[in-house]
Amino acid sequence: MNTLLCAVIPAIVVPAWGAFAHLAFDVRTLEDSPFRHLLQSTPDEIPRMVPQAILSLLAFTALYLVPGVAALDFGAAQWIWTNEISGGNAPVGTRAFRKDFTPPLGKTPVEANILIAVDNGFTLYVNGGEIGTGGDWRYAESFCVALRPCLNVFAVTGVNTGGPAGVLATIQITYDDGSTSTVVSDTTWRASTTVPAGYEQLSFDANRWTPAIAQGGYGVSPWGQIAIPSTPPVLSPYQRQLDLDE
Ligand SMILES: [Ca+2]
Repeated sequence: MNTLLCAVIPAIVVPAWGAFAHLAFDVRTLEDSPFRHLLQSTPDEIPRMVPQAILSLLAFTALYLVPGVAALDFGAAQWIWTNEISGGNAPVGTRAFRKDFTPPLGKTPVEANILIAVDNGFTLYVNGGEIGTGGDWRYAESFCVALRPCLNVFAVTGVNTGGPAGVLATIQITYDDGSTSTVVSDTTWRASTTVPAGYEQLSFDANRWTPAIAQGGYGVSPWGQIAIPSTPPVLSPYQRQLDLDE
């Protein structure tokens, strides 16, 4: 019996504490969380707040124990490239891709979680700052970036070393009211067969570029399934500098 308890109790307590700790350190994004009230309550209020907090803890623990509930995925993303694809292959070389994102009226972007994989490699920029790189399309990279309140520019320099080429991306935008929307790689992105200097900057006008070509959705041959990182998104050096400047 004691052995059973030793196995069961940690199995319940550890993820529950993980969910609580996550909430405790993220309460500014959970304005109505009972944990926020519990954390801010006076000692005489705690007995009254604890049952409500326990119920929320159980609910959030259940959420975190269901695989994939909160994770980003490539489900709606398309493999895109320039219009140079022929017979499933693209020329060897470097190409540029851009997505200019303007939020819906009344919405203010705060941050983006980005999931990206590129055949064969990439450099990712947001609003002109280099966010990160990748060199193996079989393994996605993920990044967390603060956004501007209005126009935001996502730019990808893609490198093909031979054969097929493609950019696959999912970008989850979080707004200041806590709501989210998702941007994916598709034919609304612009593509260029050259990589003009400064193309990743907000001031650059990519409207004359041609729309990217979609080669199929996530899972399509020859790429199939992509390994998605289980670790939290990488905070880029560019982002760290932004944080230091604030
Ligand atoms: Ca390739």
